[in-house]
Amino acid sequence: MISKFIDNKYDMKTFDLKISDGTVANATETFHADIGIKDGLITAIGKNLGKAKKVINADGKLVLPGGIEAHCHIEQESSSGIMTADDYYSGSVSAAFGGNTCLIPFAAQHRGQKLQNVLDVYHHRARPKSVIDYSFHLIISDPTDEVINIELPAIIDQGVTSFKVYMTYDKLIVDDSQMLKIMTAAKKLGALTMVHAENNAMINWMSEKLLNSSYKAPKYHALSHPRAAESEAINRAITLSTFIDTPILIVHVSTESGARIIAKARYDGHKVFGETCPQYMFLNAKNMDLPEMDGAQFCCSPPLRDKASQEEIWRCLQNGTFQVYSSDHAPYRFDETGKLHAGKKPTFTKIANGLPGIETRLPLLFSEGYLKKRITLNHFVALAATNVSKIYGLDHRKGSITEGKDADIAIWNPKLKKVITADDLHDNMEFTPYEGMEITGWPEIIIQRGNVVIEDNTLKATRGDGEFIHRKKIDCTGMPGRVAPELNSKHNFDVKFEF
Ligand code: DUC
Ligand code: ZN
Ligand code: ZN
Repeated sequence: MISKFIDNKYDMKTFDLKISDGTVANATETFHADIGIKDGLITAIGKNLGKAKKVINADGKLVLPGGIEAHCHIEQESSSGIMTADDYYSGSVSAAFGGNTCLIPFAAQHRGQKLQNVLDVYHHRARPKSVIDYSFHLIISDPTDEVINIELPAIIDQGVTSFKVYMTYDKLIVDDSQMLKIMTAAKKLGALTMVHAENNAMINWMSEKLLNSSYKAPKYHALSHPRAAESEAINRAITLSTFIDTPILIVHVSTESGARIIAKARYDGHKVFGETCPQYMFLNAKNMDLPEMDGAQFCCSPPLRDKASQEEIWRCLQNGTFQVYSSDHAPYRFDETGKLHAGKKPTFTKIANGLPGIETRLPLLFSEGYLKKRITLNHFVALAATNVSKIYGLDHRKGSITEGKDADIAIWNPKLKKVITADDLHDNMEFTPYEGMEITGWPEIIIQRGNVVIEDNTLKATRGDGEFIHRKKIDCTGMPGRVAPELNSKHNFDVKFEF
């Protein structure tokens, strides 16, 4: 690899920062090199680069692109009005300690709200507090004509080029006709639709049956969200999106049956992406079988499944069915501000859904995925940053160690062992579902646009150092898709549809 670099080419330059002697890995290559950084950008990669104002010796370390956390809930009110425990300060600090240099949390529209107001609120929350760069995905819960035809185009012009819709939750759910409307707008505007795919009626039906038989404890949450509820909804969402021929990303997939539908659609060339999360690989429903309300700490939707599912989800990550691996950090404390907002002993239907995990996402995958040889180092980088940068329109700035890109870098110590414990994490939570797990390999130095964010286990960045990143429109070149015959004027009596 190194032969592509010219020795001494940079002798006359002084870099702001040089990272010397590390093993650099991108999604497609691993090589030994120094990295020169100037004005926040990677300006040189090679040997004998010359002088720098500051030098970090990365001998024995891995020099990787900073992680991009593409699914997290930060300073966000849920549809029941509960605020997440992390604001943009604690959430971004915790993300940085976990090896990330960029976040894409949600800006959530609740019914009746104007999209611009929603986005302004989230800018206001993030700008003064985030220590790392960020963008937003919108959540659309009220797709009126005004929202879709007038408000949404303006939001996309502001660099927010993805949005999430829910097929469940009474206050968020969109029906099939609303999904078609939203997806049509996404196609026209160059945006990506993310879908929380679970069949609402099946969940309600199961929940009612369980509650009527007095099965109320947290662990029954897992049963109340059947696997088939996920696969039915994934199938429906993909059927709608491929009919329109617009890109879709199914978030937080927990079942093999759902993953297979995604894999089939991708095999067929459709613009379909899949995401899974650490909780479906490292935890299972047995974790919820705890005394009293303790199992509430493990309630998330879709729920934890069983041991066999964990292995299946791992396989789907390994074989590329999932291109995105996100924490789905949804931090609700185990008290009346979060999990137990509906009282001390709520039924499983009233427990706030979500797990914390923004700081543990990458160390878990590094240790149990890369070091245990389930994935390569390059695949780790792809899942940590590169895939997300491409899918979500960030690759003009981020996602790889390449000359000209932002100097967003995480230096990992592949030998450092630590036991995960909530006390050591930097989020605003008092528990972690991964308590007690021993992990090998942790990020030690985090650099954002050439500035040190974390060094010596100490935060060096200050509130507001993070910047909003304007994302590009979504590019699905290479995923041909297919125009449904009924929408193709060659086959439909020359009917023309305007998208
Ligand atoms: N969906 C999410 O994406 N996160 C937390 C809970 C949920 O239902
Ligand atoms: Zn969701
Ligand atoms: Zn989520």
